[in-house]
Amino acid sequence: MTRVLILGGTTEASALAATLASNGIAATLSYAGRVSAPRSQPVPIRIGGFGGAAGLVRYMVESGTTHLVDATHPFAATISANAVAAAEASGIPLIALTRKPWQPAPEDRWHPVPDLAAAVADLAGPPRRVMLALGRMHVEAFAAQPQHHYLLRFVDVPDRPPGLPDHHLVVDRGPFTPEGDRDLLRNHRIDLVVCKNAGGAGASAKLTAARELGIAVTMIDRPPLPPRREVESVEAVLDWLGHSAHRGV
Ligand code: 3Y8
Ligand code: NAP
Repeated sequence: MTRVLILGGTTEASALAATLASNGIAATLSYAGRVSAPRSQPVPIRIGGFGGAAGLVRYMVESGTTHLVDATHPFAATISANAVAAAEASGIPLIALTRKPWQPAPEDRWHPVPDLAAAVADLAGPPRRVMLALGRMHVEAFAAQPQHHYLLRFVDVPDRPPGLPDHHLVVDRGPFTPEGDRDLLRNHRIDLVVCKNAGGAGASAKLTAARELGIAVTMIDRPPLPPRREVESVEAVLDWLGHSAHRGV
């Protein structure tokens, strides 16, 4: 009996959950509990950390999990490393459902940086109007460059105001649209967008809008992840499940 644990929090994870549910394959979708009301799902969900790789092993053994799918965000490096370790320790097969990094089009004005610290350092200089499309978890780092006006976009209303002296906060959850992001960038007279190279469709609207408006983008490269089997489509995960399930793994 196939029983899938999906490590979720992305558009792809939700698409996989919907497909497994419609195929009658038992699955549970797991959220870290980063936001107040994660999206409802057509499969049972669980919310909260497992307690490291060992906790993940314990959860999978106790729940009778037969397959682990890491469909977390490319920047969720800790859980992805834990998934590789837990799969090795338990012998439960693992596949990652991920998305290719975005590549700039010829007309894009992207400036790639290796990590968040480099994105902060890159903002040294005269005041600008900057959209930080990074969510809530990394905003405080930009207090090192207080001279700018920051447009912030969070999923939830924060329990205390962000520590940036000059900011405007928008509370909204994606997926976003190019029209909506174009209006947002134009109405706030943004001249720089800072974002992670998340890939996928759920966060790309701001890049389309920036391209149309000729706005520069600081693109933060992904953190390194341990080697694991990776696919980029729900169909490929189904094949993998079908194949393994066929062998009774
Ligand atoms: C809790 C679960 C779905 C999944 C939807 C995707 C798309 C919309 C775009 C911008 C960029 C950002 C952020 C973003 C997007 C999808 C996807 C995606 C980026 C939810 C969700 C959870 C989270 C966590 C949240 C982080 C934050 C990151 C906001 C659900 C809505 C910036 C990533 O307030 C916080 O603490 C938010 C934290 C981790 C990154 C950060 O460092 O702050 N996602 N986002 C997951 C959990 O608890 O396990 O409610 O649906 C999911 C989605 N957010 O099923 O439709 O596939 O990625 N999420 C980034 O890409 O840089 C927003 O504003 O343009
Ligand atoms: P992270 O830094 O890789 O993980 C930190 C810890 O959070 C993990 O060690 C684990 O705790 C717990 N955790 C993370 N994802 C989990 C999940 N899906 N289910 C159960 N526990 C989880 O992760 P993160 O960057 O904070 O991301 C948290 C969630 O937000 C993930 O679902 C991710 O897909 C989503 N998300 C993140 C980003 C981003 O920019 N990082 C963007 C979009 C969506 P334990 O060690 O206790 O098990």
